[in-house]
Amino acid sequence: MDDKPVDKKIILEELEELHKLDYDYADGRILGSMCTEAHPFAKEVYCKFLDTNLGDPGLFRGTKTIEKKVIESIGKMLSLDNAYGNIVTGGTEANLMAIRAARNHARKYKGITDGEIIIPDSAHFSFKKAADMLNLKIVEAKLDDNYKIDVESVKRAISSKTVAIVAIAGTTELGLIDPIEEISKIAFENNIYFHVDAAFGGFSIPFLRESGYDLPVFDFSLEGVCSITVDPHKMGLAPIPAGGIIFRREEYLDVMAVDSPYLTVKTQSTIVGTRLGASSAATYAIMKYFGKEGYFKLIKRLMDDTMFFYENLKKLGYEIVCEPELNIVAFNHPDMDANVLAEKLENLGWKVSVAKCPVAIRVVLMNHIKRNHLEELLKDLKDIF
Ligand code: 0PR
Repeated sequence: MDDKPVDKKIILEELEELHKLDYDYADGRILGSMCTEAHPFAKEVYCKFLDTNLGDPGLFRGTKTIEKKVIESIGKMLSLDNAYGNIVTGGTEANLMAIRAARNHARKYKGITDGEIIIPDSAHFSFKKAADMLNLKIVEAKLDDNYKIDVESVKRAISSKTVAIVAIAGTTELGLIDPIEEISKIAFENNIYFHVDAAFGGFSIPFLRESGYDLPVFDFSLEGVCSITVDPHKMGLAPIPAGGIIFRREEYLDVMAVDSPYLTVKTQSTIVGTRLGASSAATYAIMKYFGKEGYFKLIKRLMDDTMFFYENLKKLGYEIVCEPELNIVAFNHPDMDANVLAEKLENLGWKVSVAKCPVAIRVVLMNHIKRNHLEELLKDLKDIF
């Protein structure tokens, strides 16, 4: 730290210089991100609530009411009338809370002390962090030929130690939706906690289904689903950090509660203590401002662009990993390693991401990628071919 105060102008100049090193979403060159520029209205609201702290909700009763309202609203979007949960920092924290709830529930009601969680090979790495922190063993379920969780493999993986099964609605690498209805049945019949990670798909699948897209049911209308992760800071256009964890029943929060004696509320179930109210307020604002109609318009444009990109890639001769279900396209050059192709694209100024399972270039069509960017990208891909 400097000994003496530094002039604001000098500080801002230094920060702006460094900020210039960051990629800007608006350039349309960031192809592998599930985040995007937040909506200006959400940012405006966010700034108004910067000093609120939901870690001590008795002091911020208005903002706590906003969090309750936003959880209720996300719950309804996911077919649940009485939702419990929190706006947290992102999908990682949401998944960690879900797995912690499942572990504590199984410990309390089934006496399981050395639990296991069943996750698909396609699961986000946040589950590895959760298992590590919660001292749980991961049992990986295989994927079928379509890169979705193999239902038989889940059945085989169940043991007396299983505390949770996880399936994905919008996988990180391919944007695919697991057969959640079938897994829900299995979990329900075996009395096992079932968590759906819809961090990416949660803000798009409901609107696509409602307007007739042929996508599978993934939400609380399935009786086995105990919790869902859904992230406002991905497809919800809320500012970072905003993840969502929704529980079917309050008991899942209760089994995580620890005493917080000197605060305005006497127990706390969240992982984080001092936590942002701004994320809840911004998410509430953008959900109201957009409505179902606004979110549908957004995802419809992205799906149309996804199909435009997919069709044109095929025409150029690129191999597509799978027919897109959501706004992600993964592809390969027929005779070029994906990492070599990625490097060529990087040299042309594209920020690409290479999927692992299977190895492929992966383009996530977020709001900052417009049709003209796709046309430029297709032109570069044509030249490379
Ligand atoms: N669940 C799923 C299905 C996800 O795809 C992700 C993140 C998470 C959970 C974890 O969410 P948080 O990162 O909010 O904790 N998926 C992206 C990924 O790891 C996140 C991302 C976003 C990556 C922007 C890069 C990027 O530029 O690939």
